[in-house]
Amino acid sequence: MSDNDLTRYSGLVALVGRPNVGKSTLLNALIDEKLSIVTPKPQTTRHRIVGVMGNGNTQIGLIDAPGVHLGTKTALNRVMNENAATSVTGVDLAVLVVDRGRWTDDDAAALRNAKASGVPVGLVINKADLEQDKNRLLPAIEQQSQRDDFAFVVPVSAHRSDNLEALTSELNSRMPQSEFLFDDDALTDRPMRFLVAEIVREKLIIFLQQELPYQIAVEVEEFDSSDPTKTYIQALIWVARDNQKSIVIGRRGSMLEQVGRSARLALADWLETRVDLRLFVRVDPGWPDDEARSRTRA
Ligand SMILES: Nc1nc2c(ncn2[C@@H]2O[C@H](COP(=O)(O)OP(=O)(O)OP(=O)(O)O)[C@@H](O)[C@H]2O)c(=O)[nH]1
Ligand SMILES: [Mg+2]
Repeated sequence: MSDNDLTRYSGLVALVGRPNVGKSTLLNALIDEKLSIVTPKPQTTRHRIVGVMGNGNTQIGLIDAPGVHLGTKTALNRVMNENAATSVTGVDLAVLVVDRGRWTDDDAAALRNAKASGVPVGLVINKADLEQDKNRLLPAIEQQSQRDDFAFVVPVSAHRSDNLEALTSELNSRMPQSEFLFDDDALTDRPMRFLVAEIVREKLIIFLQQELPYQIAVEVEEFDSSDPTKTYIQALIWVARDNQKSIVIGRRGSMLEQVGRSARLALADWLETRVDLRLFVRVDPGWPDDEARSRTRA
C-alpha cells in the first residue's frame, strides 16, 4: 500500500435553498438513510441536521437546514431563517439546491446566503424527473447555471436517486485533506430522541391541513429501548391554541390515532423492533410567536 492510500479527506457541505426544493430528500438519497423528514409542504425542516456520508478515504458531513424564506412574521420563522443562515458557517462547500423550473426571491436570498459563506458554491438542479419534455431540460439548466459563477452544476432527481454519482464525485473532489471529522460509523450529529420527534412531526404535517403544522412542535419525553423486542416511546405534541388541540385529537381521537399509527409503523421499520407509541397533546399558548420558546423547539 502506498502512502497515497492512507490520505484522508473530510469536510462539511451545506445544502441550502428555498423551502420545498428537495434539500432533505437529497440528503437522505446521498446517505441512503431516511434521516431528515420530507413532506410535500414547504418549511418542513426546522433544525440543522448533519448526515454523514462516507466513501472510502473521503468522509463528508452534509448539512440540511430549513429553507430560506423571506417575509415571514412569527418568531419561529425568524429562528428558522437564523438556522438556515448559520448552516453555512464553517463549511468547506455550499450547495445551492433549486427546482429545475422556477427561480423566486427566496432562491435569490438562498444564493446570497450561500455566497456569504465565502466558500465555493455548487448548483444542484433538482426534480429533473418532473420535466416531461427532455428538450426543455437543457435550456432550464442553462438558465439556472447563469445565475452565478458556480463551482459546478449538476442536474439530479433526488427523489429517484438519478445522477447522484456525478454529484458525489463533485463533492468528494472538493474536500480538504483531513482526518475524518466524525466517527467511522457515525450517521448523524442528532440524538435518537430528536429523530423520533421528527418522524412524529412529519406525520402530523402530512395528515393535518394548512397552517396547523406550522404551530406544532413535538417533544419526546420517554424513549425506552431496554427491551430489545419493543421500544416504548412517549411524546408530547405542543400546539399554540386550545382549538388546535381538538383538531389534532380529531373526532373521537381519529386524527391522533391515524398520526400515531403511521408514526409507529415508520418507527418500527426504522428501529427494527415493535414500538409502543403514546402521544399526548398539550397547549402552550402562542409559543410560535415567542422567541425563547421557538428557539428551544426549532
Ligand atoms: N418529483 C420530485 N419530487 C421531489 C424531488 N425531490 C424532492 N421532491 C419532493 O419535493 C417535496 C419537498 O421535498 P423536501 O426534501 O422536504 O424539500 P426541502 O427543500 O427539504 O424543504 P424544506 O424542509 O421545507 O425547506 C417532497 O414532496 C418531495 O418528495 C425530486 O427529485 N423529484
Ligand atoms: Mg427539508
